[in-house]
Amino acid sequence: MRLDVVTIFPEYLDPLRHALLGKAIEQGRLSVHVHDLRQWATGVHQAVDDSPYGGGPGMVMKPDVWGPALDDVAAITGPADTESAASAVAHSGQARHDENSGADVGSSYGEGDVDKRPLLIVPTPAGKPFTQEMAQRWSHEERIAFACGRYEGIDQRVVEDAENRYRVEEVSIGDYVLIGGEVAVLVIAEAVVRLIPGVLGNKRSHEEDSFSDGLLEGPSYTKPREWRGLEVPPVLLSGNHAKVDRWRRDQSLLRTAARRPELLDDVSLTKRDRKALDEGESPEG
Ligand code: 6GU
Repeated sequence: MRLDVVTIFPEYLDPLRHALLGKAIEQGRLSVHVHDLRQWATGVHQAVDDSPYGGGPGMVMKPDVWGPALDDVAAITGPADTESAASAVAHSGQARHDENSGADVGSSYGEGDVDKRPLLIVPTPAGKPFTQEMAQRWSHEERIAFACGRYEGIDQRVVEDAENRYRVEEVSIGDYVLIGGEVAVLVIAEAVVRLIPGVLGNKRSHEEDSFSDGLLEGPSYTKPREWRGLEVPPVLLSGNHAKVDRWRRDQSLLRTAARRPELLDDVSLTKRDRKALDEGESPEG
């Protein structure tokens, strides 16, 4: 998978190269290319934002900077593209003109054609809520680009126009407001990349993730058996796998009922599940 991120704070994306994602890069399963939006800014002040039409506080990011940036990133082709090829395109940004960048960049998809447009994710608190189901779907993408907005967002025409070259998704990572999209990109990229086959060693470890069966995961324990006077639940030491599985299912159900009861509306419950919920004392109350 190839990730392209366009941002005015490239160093904010450095964590994408560390830990789990860094390992995926070393394994050749992932490449990460971060582009400084200012490379596409024009004029002496290299402005990337301006005051909003209609008035109001804050600044809006300029379409005549974002348009050429997203055109150039879309034009980068294939996994054969190297880091230097990517930055060669990036550096050509200033020489390009907005006027000739639209119709010629491959924008028509007839019926029955395979849609080869890369995915463009635009993080915004006004987006659709990001979910594990999206992460699962996006883990099969060959290319994902991210457009990080700051201030009061990006001129909406940029998103509209980008549909000519991308499949565009505006997504939110939760009901709170961040200063910009960069941290949301870190969140989304980590959730997606860990699901790429081979990136996480053990396949079972994401089949059993919270949310993958619609429930929260229950508690986990390791050695020692007794710690500060607290015992590991005895069933986990019993060696009875059926009993352990049933206990874990019950813990998931009880925790979900206590912390995220709305999730249970979309889960099909067996009679045995209902019994566990009726009888159970949740550890969280
Ligand atoms: Cl995706 N972006 C920004 N800027 N703020 C957010 C968000 C995204 N999700 C929640 N708040």
